[in-house]
Amino acid sequence: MPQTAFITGATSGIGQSTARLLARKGYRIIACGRRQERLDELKKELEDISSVVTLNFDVRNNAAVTEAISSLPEDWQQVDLLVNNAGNAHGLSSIHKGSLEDWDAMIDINVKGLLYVSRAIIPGMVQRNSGHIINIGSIAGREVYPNGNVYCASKHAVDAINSGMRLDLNDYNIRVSQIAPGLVETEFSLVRFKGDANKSKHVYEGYKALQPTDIADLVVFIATRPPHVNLADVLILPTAQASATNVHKE
Ligand code: NDP
Ligand code: 8X3
Repeated sequence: MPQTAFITGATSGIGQSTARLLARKGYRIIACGRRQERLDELKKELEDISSVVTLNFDVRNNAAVTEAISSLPEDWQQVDLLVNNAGNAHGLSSIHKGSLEDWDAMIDINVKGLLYVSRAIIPGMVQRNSGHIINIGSIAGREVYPNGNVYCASKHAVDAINSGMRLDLNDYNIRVSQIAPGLVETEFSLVRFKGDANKSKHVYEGYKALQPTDIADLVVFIATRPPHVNLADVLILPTAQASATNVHKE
């Protein structure tokens, strides 16, 4: 029986690449997101190589999260690998100018959404005494940079939740791993800058940013270590990046 991977934020960037790579490695995929058209396209693309189920829900809405997960067919209920990836930055403003709506979005999606999904999936892992959770944190969970305030706080929370999960699940043979990437070229900056393509493009100019496949590769590597090995916490940066704010640009 193939392993089943549950991936949030599979409609774009890191999550989409991860779904593709895990499917190629033989995992069955539960691909989640809000953009149904993209979920449909991904399912169509991957169906030749793997089995795919899509779930459309907003991670902010716990009722929608639990309803979607309990709607999974009986033989898809056992999740072996949970990739908690859905998330974004919304805005880049100083603390006295930030939008409350943006702050709510980042806390509700990046922190509470990750918790809602985890709360629905982890009990099954505990019951089976097996499973693996890979949380996508960020360098923003290790450092705070100017105007990053609430996004950085949300990723520091992911870092703490990752450690907390590992402690609490230690008796249940469940691996908990965090990947903390630096700059990855995805739709992340387009979302952060509310669709401003020029601002977004500028973030990735003058150096080679990480690509979504670089993170997906790492997810696959971490997930496929022997059962006694847990890569607990991995910081991955573009070669041109030395810290959250130091990027060597040509
Ligand atoms: P993208 O914007 O390309 O992808 C974000 C994904 O999250 C989309 O699939 C989106 O799906 C999903 N998502 C966002 N909000 C919600 C929501 N409310 N409910 C359900 N799904 C949601 O960005 P990335 O791939 O870069 O981001 C993925 C993760 O990686 C995030 O947690 C981000 O913080 C983290 N990260 C990114 C870095 C980067 O530089 N790009 C660096 C470090 C970490 P949909 O809109 O269809 O719902
Ligand atoms: C995304 C990386 O540096 O833009 O988490 O916050 S950064």
